[in-house]
Amino acid sequence: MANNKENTHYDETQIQVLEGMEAVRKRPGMYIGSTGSRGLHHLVYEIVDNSIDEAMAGFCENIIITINEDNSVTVEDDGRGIPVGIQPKMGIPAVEVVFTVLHAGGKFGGEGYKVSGGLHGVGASVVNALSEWLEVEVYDGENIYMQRYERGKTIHPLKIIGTTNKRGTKVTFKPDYQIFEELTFDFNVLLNRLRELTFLNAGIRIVLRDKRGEGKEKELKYEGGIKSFVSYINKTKETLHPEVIYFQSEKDEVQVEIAMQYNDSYVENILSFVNNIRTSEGGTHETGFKAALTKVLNDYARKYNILKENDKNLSGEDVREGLTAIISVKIKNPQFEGQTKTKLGNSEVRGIVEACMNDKLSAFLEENPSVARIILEKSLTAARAREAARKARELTRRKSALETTSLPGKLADCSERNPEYTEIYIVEGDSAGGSAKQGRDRRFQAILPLWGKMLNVEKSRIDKVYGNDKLMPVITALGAGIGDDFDISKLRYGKVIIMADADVDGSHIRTLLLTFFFRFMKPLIENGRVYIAQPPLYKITKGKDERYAYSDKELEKILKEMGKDAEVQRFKGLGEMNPTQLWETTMNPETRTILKVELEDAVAADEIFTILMGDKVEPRREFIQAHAKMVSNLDI
Ligand code: TSJ
Repeated sequence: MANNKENTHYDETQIQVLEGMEAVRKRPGMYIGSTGSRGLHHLVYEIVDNSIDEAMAGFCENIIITINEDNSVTVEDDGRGIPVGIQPKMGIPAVEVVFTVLHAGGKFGGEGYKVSGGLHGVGASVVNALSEWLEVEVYDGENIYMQRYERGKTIHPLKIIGTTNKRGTKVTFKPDYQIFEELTFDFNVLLNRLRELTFLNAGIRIVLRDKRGEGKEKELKYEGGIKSFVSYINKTKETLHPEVIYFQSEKDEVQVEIAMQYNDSYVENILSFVNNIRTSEGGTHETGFKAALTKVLNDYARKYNILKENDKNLSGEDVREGLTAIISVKIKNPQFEGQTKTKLGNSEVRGIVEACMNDKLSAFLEENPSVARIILEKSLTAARAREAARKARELTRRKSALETTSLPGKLADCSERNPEYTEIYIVEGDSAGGSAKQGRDRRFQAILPLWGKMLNVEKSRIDKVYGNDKLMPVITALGAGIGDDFDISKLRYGKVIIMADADVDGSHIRTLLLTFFFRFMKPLIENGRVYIAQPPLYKITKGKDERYAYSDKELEKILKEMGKDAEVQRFKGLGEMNPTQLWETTMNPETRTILKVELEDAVAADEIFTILMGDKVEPRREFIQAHAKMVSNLDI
């Protein structure tokens, strides 16, 4: 009797549950990537993904996310509610399984969902394990069920705490301070991802509320789905045709959606998704899209004699210049490959996307000849410009082959050759360049002073870049090429550090260089090679004691520590520092701070660069007013 079989089973399962949750707490990084800001926000996405799954299955329309005053987060939906019945294998309510058993999400009872989002699919139990506490409420149209957990452990059996006529699920969790270095949620970071999810799932409504401070709220709903997504990206650009082109198809349980529109820029902006997850490394869906686009446009151009008999075919790059497109596929068993596991591998998807585009884009062009003309004209102009660029490139190659050294004359190179150890400072201004050259450690630090007129690359094709006297030295010094020819393995330095004054002009040069890297050397940013030097704003002296302050706040603090009779010197520019000071404060790897430029959100980055460097005045003014603080902090 003492060894009741049911009980033994239950105990063993309990031990497994506890071990599972403990494993998550021991190695949180393995489950959510990091315990910094990124991992913190990831917790919210893991929970929201469950509501999105419910929406994709057609049972939920509204999702409300609230950042509470204590930095806990509540996610509530109006779906069917997580099932509360006893799960036979575990002998506990299904909802408890969801929160306490690793890898349980959506899989209990029956088939689960046809397609499911979530980057790792680790789900609710991981969030629970990493939360100081978590409470779930389930509304089944009759009762309100509730359960609480602390650091992954169930505090009490599922209980009924009231009655209701609603249906849905509400989860509130507080990230554990024992796990996370960063505990403050960023409204805009959440908003950007939630906006993306709203675009990708036409018809759902997502509300983001912030109860901290003065409080704010944003409601997201886009009837147009990914069509609205394309309009959103293009809203700061001049479009070439009024309507967003949209196709959808379904074959062999693969759902395909494509939205596209050309603008007058030279930038290609294709974003692809699989089950709501961004595939930044592309994959079979993107390959299928690109192949079909090139083929259909060439076929059309031949058929209507837009391309003459002796003309070369349009290249893929030609037909994608100025194109904004979203490719969203939903499939049952996505295979993610690539360095960052963001490349779709399923080979069957290529043909399905290609067929969808072949059929529907060619039909669209036949039915909309004026739009077809506009697109082909853009592609033809691009082809001619690319031919000019090729000639310019050959010219520079030939030139450099003739010269004894192809490196720019003003570059003060380092002696170390292995890029693993080297860094290059790109410095605006000759006097700062001089100080940097004297102050550096020449073994591993190279200095490239910039001069000449800077090109606004946002408004330039690649051929203009090749002719620019300010950018050419940067390209040759880095040694990895630009555009589609960019090859990061050829990069001559491990770190590329932009060093400019902490004023408006410095900010301008930083923005221009970042735009250049973003548009023409994107892998440089994606691989985390670009940094921004942080020179101090003040030097505080008292007797022999010397300190530096990098912000007004820090200045205040230092003055408090040193007494009010300390002497404050304000640096107006890098040039005011002597070589030793510059080394100590800004360049010595042991003591300096440098900011790594990260590309968290490609849509937001595109928006920022288009707005700040583009032609439209009104959005720029609005943006700068709305983000005045960020613009001054980030210099963007
Ligand atoms: F898992 C979770 F806790 F993270 C979570 C799940 C959090 C939130 C805010 C919502 C949800 C959730 C789960 N919303 N809706 C559902 N639906 C189900 O779990 C469900 C309901 C009914 C059936 C069924 O077959 O009848 C199946 C499922 C998967």
